[in-house]
Amino acid sequence: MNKKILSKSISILAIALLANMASAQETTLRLVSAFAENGIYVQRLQPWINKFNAEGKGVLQINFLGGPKAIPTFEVGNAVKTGVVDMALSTGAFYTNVMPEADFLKLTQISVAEQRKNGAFEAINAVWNEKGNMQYLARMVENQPFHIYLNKKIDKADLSGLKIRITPVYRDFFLELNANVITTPPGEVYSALERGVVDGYGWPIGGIFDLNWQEKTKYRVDPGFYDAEVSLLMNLPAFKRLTEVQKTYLHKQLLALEAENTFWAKYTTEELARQAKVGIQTITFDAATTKSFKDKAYAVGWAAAQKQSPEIAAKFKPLFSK
Ligand code: 173
Repeated sequence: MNKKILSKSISILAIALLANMASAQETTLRLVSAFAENGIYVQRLQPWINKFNAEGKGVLQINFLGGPKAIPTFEVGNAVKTGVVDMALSTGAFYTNVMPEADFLKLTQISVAEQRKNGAFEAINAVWNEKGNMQYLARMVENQPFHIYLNKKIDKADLSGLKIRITPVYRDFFLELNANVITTPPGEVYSALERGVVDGYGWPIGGIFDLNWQEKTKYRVDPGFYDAEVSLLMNLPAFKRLTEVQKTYLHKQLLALEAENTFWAKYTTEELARQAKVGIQTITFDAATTKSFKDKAYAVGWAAAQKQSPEIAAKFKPLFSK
């Protein structure tokens, strides 16, 4: 073999080797949850992770590091932004410290499938990429309105004299209803109720049994308002590092996760029955008050969004509304 042919075959070999390495590259993404490990959201995520890892051998894997014990609830957003972790399960209210706009996601009134179709996901990602250094991957919870849960009875839509546990989700609306508000992560709700630090709390229709709050809950106020948003987020540089093959695989699995969202309507029915069974009473209003209560929630929510970020609120509102 002459020198020329030898060097040529070496370079062909090198290229083949590199190509092979690229196709055989497996990446493991580190994921944390801002919600408790024994709660419904992580319970639903776990089988998805198992399937993701089983089908993603040689392509992409997820290493679930744990819940708030791994990273405290309100610090998860910054961990994604800075790349301390690659992925997280969280909700906008938990990372308003990264970008206040995160909490706007509670205001969606259309399905996740529609949000994919009408450009809402692109609009969200334009903001999330720029302000949060993160990619908004998939929303795994919908059809879960928030409610006010109380230990003291009210006979009108007024929380005067009551101390209510909140997150940013409820702040402006509950203040409008004259509540005294205290922000805590979910992990501190039980002890706040037990010690009488609060008379009630905001939470979606489902999940109050996960941390035993039913033991300390006497009433639920109907109707609900907004829609609980729980989503997978990813550090933007980590997302950009993925190969096309990995991105395609991830996207396929994210759509499969969202396709399971039909679960939530059934879950609501079950949770309503379960709450009634343990004696949680409902506080309801007449039809006109019910409507104005809900309307007020959205009016207050959008007004706060517009005040916070006029341009982004104006972009999101038509994409989020019916
Ligand atoms: O902690 C909360 O009450 C909260 O903001 C929230 C958001 C989404 C789902 C569940 C709870």
